[in-house]
Amino acid sequence: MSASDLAITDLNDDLRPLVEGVLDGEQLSLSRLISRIENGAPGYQDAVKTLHDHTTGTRTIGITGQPGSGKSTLVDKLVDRLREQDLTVGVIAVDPSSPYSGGSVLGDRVRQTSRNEDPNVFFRSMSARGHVGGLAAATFDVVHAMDAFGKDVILIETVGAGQNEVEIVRAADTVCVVAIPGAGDDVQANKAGILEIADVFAVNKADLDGATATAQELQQMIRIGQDLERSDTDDPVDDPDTWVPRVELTAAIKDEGVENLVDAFDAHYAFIKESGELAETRARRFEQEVRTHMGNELDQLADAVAEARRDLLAADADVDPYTASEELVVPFRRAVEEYIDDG
Ligand SMILES: Nc1nc2c(ncn2[C@@H]2O[C@H](COP(=O)(O)OP(=O)(O)OP(=O)(O)O)[C@@H](O)[C@H]2O)c(=O)[nH]1
Ligand SMILES: [Mg+2]
Repeated sequence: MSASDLAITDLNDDLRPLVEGVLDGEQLSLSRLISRIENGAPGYQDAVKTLHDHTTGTRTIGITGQPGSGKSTLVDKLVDRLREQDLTVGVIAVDPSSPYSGGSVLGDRVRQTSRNEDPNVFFRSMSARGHVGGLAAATFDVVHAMDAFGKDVILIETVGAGQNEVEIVRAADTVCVVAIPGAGDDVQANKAGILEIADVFAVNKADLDGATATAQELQQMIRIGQDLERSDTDDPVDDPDTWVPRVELTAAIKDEGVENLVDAFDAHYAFIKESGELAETRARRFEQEVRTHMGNELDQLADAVAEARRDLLAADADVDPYTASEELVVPFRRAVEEYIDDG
């Protein structure tokens, strides 16, 4: 498939200057373009298309964990460490409970203000509201925008509740689950889910009692999980193809342990690059995005078809709902069959 022929000069008067600004490294343009993406402004998809040629596949790190575990505090300290390495950083805080967007959440406004002096850090919070194409799609459009802007690393913070958020965080290259001391029971409760998505655990609030015990519990669960997976192989222990999730103790509020966490992220990233898993993750994310966009477009087509055949949608129509649906789908089916035959 060929790349989009769309040029930046083809964009509408609202979006063209924003895309140009983003490519020139103007933060305000980035901020405004993200608002257009969030609000589903006319033509925003075209804007995202034109960014594609300017993206490099920026590294993404997902930070998730229960409410109040210290994710935002940790992200703040992670940004400091990454800045020390001279990396430019984008932060997306996905806040499903908030009706506000664009950094209007109190904590984020404070954070943004305190970072104003550093043009190499860009914070953005996104609420779950709106998003014509869905929250996950909007989040990845924002990742593309930050990538094209030139960010080296993008941190994505989510509370990790709900399908939407799991979908978002799973699509990151590295997933960090933030646990807290005494969270053993909670962790046990959704052990499978957490073990499955975490590449690195941060046991945060390690200044509180019980952090070491929680870390040990997690280590044990990881070992058990790996043993189960390996039970059918001969020489399981040193399997170089398997990443063993790392567990790091952090006290974000005291800025302790954050370096080790960055080190764990780097080790994971190096591992997945080497093993080919990174390419797989990226392919999966790409497919997920394409399917989401396809689904949205098909929904619109379905609306149009249904609208044209209102007669089939009435409760007093002669047909049952299955039959009505089958009739409405006929044009799609025909088109898909032709498409596949041509392919
Ligand atoms: N004792 C202690 N408290 C911490 C630590 N890190 C964060 N906190 C506190 O925990 C509370 C929640 O911190 P946040 O960073 O907002 O947590 P969060 O996970 O982002 O919260 P949500 O986004 O609401 O889910 C705040 O009062 C922090 O000061 C830590 O290392 N030790
Ligand atoms: Mg937070």
